[in-house]
Amino acid sequence: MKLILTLLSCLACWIEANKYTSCELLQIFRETKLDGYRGIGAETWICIAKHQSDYKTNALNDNGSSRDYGIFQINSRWWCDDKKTKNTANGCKKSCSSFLNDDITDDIECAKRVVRDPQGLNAWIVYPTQCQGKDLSNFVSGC
Ligand SMILES: [Ca+2]
Repeated sequence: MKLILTLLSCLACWIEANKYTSCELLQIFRETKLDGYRGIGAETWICIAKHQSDYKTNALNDNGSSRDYGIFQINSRWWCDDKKTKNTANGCKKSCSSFLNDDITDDIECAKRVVRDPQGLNAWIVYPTQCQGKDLSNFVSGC
């Protein structure tokens, strides 16, 4: 019984640890210089993370032919290798599983690579409808 409780509490802390707050992301985005990268402010990146993954680092969505991984929902067709997607371009030269853990510094480096492509922020399907041209100050107010 004690073992089960220990396992359950560990599972709970693991789930907890895999969800960031917007203020935690703001701090990390500042430290990693994602804030201001190519003129894109932290609130825009936080908006994208909110609508793509609800800030969950372990978010995983299967699209059939490919899968989206982590807080930025990085796609296995173009940016990472999950050994399941045919002909991945693997633009970030990473294993997709590395975009599911709590250390989001590599996710951030890959996001920088994604946004350097001509489509820019439109790589994220939520950007034009949820973030572009919107007042995003709520994402960082009170931090
Ligand atoms: Ca990671």
